[in-house]
Amino acid sequence: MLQLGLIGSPLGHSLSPWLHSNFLEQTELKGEYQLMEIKPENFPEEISTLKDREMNGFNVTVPFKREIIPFLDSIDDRASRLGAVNTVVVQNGKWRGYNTDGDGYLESVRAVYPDIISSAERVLIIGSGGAARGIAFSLSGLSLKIDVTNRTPSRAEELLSDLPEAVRGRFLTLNEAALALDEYDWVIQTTSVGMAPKAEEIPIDVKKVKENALFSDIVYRPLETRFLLEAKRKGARVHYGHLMLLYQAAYSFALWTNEEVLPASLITEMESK
Ligand code: SKM
Repeated sequence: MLQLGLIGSPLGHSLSPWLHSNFLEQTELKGEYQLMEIKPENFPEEISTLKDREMNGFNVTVPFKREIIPFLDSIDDRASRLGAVNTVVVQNGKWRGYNTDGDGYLESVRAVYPDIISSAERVLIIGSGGAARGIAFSLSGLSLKIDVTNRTPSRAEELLSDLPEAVRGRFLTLNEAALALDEYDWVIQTTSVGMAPKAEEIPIDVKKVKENALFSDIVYRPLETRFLLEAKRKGARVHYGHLMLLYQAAYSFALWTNEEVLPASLITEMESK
């Protein structure tokens, strides 16, 4: 019986238990995926307790993706460069950390808009936090240029300088980015702006959109953020945040079980969750 789960705080909204129970069903593996909410002030003690439990693996979400790192026995290269872990694999009692968020995002775009992966030349990432970094690193194998806009320039500059030179673009203020928005083939919103209960907020004015551009938001509550709604009104194609969650979960599941699942089969049902 596989023991899987998620640590973070708060966790009430998480769709991970639903996703992983579907993956368990698809692969006919026996197991359970539990929500393990931890108060930030109790983190070190709760992690020691978790070490004593016989887990096979678990996901890590906010606010612990960085905090978990000192408690690992080893860490995958990409996760280490990123400084964030969302998946821990437990083998012989040893914890190894990975990050499946960026690859999950990329794979979810490939599943719905495969042409964007091969044709996009200019990408704008809004935000410079952990999700932005994960996505940017996963995109850095493609042949495109990544620009970054963020309220705080220093974090965006740091992200840009961590990217391979071949894909490294430039920093833009939010105003500059809004004015240049129609120069981008692919715009990726990675901040929490627009998330319920502040769904009326938008990180950047969407006045201009390039023909055939893809606008993507990693916020999934609401599914259609104001950012995506306005982009759609201006003619953009849109990619919704729940798809990243779905595909990162499939990658985590593969790390724990060596089994490939079919995430696409859950897209429609997930939209009504
Ligand atoms: O990275 C993921 C994590 O694996 C699960 C999750 C959730 O269930 O809300 C969100 C993301 O942080």
